[in-house]
Amino acid sequence: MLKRILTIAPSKCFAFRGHGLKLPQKAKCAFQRDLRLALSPQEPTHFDCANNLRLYEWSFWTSLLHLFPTPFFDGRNVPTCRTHAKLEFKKGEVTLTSLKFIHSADLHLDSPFKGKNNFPEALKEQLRASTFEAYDRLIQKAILHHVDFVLLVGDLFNEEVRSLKAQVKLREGFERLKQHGIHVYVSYGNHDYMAGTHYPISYPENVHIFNEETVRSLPFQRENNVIAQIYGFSYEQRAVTNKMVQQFVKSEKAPFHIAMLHGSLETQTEHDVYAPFSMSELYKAQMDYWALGHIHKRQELSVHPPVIYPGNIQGRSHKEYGEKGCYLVEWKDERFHCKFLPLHSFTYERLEVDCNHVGHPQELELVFEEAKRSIASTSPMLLRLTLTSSEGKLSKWESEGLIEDWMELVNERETLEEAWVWIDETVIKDIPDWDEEELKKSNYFAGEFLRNIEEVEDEEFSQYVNPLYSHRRASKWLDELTSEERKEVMQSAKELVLQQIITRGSE
Ligand SMILES: [Mn+2]
Repeated sequence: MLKRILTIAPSKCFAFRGHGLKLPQKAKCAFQRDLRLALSPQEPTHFDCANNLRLYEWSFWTSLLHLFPTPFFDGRNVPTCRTHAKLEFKKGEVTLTSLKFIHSADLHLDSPFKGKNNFPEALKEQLRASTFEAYDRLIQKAILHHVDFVLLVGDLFNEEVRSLKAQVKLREGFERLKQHGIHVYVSYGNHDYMAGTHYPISYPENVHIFNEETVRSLPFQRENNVIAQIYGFSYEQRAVTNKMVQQFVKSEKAPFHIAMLHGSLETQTEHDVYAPFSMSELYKAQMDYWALGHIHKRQELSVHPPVIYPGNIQGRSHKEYGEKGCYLVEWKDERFHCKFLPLHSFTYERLEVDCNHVGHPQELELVFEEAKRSIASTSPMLLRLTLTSSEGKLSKWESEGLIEDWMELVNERETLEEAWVWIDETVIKDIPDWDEEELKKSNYFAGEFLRNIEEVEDEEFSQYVNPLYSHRRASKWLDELTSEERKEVMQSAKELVLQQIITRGSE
């Protein structure tokens, strides 16, 4: 981690050792008095005994700036060592270099929202428009906050064959940014890797693209001064398994060094691990900000320096629940302030409702309506509702189709205006109050069933589900099951069968 330390010589001279800070003679007394006052309550962070120096944290040094405005710190007087790289000199004044940008990744423009055939056309329309609307909000936010630039860290498009609509919409946004003097830095990821590009559209000149699978740096300039070096690379093929992090080496002098990396922590193996890195490798590179992409869940992995996954800008399944958006990053008071800005058109949400008090299936209407009311917020949502009970009623009603019926009836009433709530899925957790462990040990049929189901191997599992996955039409709409989902399928199969065995008294 970068440690910004100011060196101050022993009290008698107050010169900034080695940097030749010479104060105007007439101001020297006042300056020495004020500096002594400012220093007296402060304990130095370190002592450098060999050179008789007191060392102060950089944050302390900046806190002095307001005490000593011009004329003390003008361009000639301010030291120019590494620790002062982030000072900008203008007409004899010292101001910290300002920088403001938006960090976004995984736009997945034109995501198709598969498997929603039973949705009304108006709702399907809203889902299909959502990634574009979120992108539109991204552009609006960049303009509203007067940012210097926007970073887009991979997976701008959902498919390697970039949809024409997505490319054109993207360009339109870039052109709006251009009108406001805002630059864009783009790198491509595993979904929009370069070899897959078809009918590429050219973008305006405010857009800077990392178009190699080697880390390069591009300067961001303001009035002919380089303010930041931005580092990045793009995927040439679908997978990058190399450790790209080692190529991120600070080059050229600049107040800020910002790295764009579409990849995964080597320990995060629940997603495809691409361009793997460890936190210590990131720290070692001494970048001021790590703009990550690839993982769709928002994560702040480090504060100093910020290492952030902004997540995607619009959720596209129940795995991508909650608010989605980008980060507004601003350099202020000698550090980056990172603020999440929501951009989604709607969210995926989950809610669990206890149904032990429900005695009759007619009451489900109220359960659904009440669930919708309780979770409704300012933005629309697709809801996964989990109903729990321990009495076997829910499982029974589910097998009779009653849960599905009520869900549909309640959804039909949804006007889909403003902050709508659409119940997308109902999960039944009817956890029986029998003791599974006891049952397993027993000689009953249920015991034998439980012992058998535990021995189902992955291969056997595949045999059962393969007909569905190789079905010509069904397979188009199905994603491969994750190991988590396999477990869920097994669990509900087990509950379903157990329910049947026990409640029908077939023992
Ligand atoms: Mn992605």
